[in-house]
Amino acid sequence: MSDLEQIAKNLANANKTKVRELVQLALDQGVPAKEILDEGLMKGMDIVGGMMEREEIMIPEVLDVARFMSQIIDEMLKPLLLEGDANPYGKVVFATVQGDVHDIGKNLVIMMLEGAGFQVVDLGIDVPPETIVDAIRENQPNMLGLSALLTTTMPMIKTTIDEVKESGLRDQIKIMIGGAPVDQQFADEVGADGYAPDASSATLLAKSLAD
Ligand code: B1M
Repeated sequence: MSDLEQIAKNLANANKTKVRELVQLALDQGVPAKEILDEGLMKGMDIVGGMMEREEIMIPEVLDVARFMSQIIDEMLKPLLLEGDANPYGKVVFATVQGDVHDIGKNLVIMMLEGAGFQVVDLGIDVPPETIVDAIRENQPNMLGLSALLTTTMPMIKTTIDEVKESGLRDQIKIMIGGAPVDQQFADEVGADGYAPDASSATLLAKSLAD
């Protein structure tokens, strides 16, 4: 088993000390932070997702692993993931849609956007469309980012976009969406300006939308 697979397996088993050791080892060996994230930590969360589905793991345990993963990203990978590009690209209002409490992916995308020079107003999780519209009015961003991790909350992306349209603010902003169940076809269907599958492509997309 490769070192990155070991990270995935140990994360899924909540062997925190081992995960720290393995991430440090990989960094010392020059493995790029993005590879550690994608092939180690994210793969570990996929294993956890499967365990959740089969009810082999309880929600508090999933939450514990999720928090630990955020901590590792923050403490060990963040500086290396950031591009250090300080160009001011503009302001993004960002939220996980109403009914959805998943935020690790959202936080990762925000971290990369901030690193690339965007100013981000993070509205958090489970955010109702009205709150998002109010935040656009108040902050006057040039972009809105919406994240959804559940098939049941994907429709809330459309509801939110519709509410933004009804408020008359749609023309002022570009809208990008993402999250595991979301794809380009869905983005086209709901009238978003773009979709990105992961945090680094989200940054590239945001830059292209900001141009
Ligand atoms: Co949840 N959960 N969860 N969960 N959870 C999933 C999503 C699931 C796939 C697990 C499974 O069953 N296999 C499943 C969804 C099934 C479906 O709808 N198809 C699921 C379920 C069912 C549930 C509950 C319903 C479980 C229950 O209560 N019975 C419940 C729902 C709660 C709710 O939201 N109302 C629930 C709860 C939770 C926890 C609270 C325990 C916890 C979340 C903790 C937290 O986020 N603070 C949790 C977790 C951790 C997961 C898994 C295991 C991991 C998610 C994650 O953080 N991934 C997940 C399984 C999985 O994804 N493998 C699962 C890592 C993260 C970095 O990736 O979020 O995909 P991701 O973000 C990526 C991209 O998607 C993209 O970039 C990110 C970085 O590369 N991206 C964007 C994200 N947003 C973007 C926005 C953009 C662009 C790109 O532009 C705006």
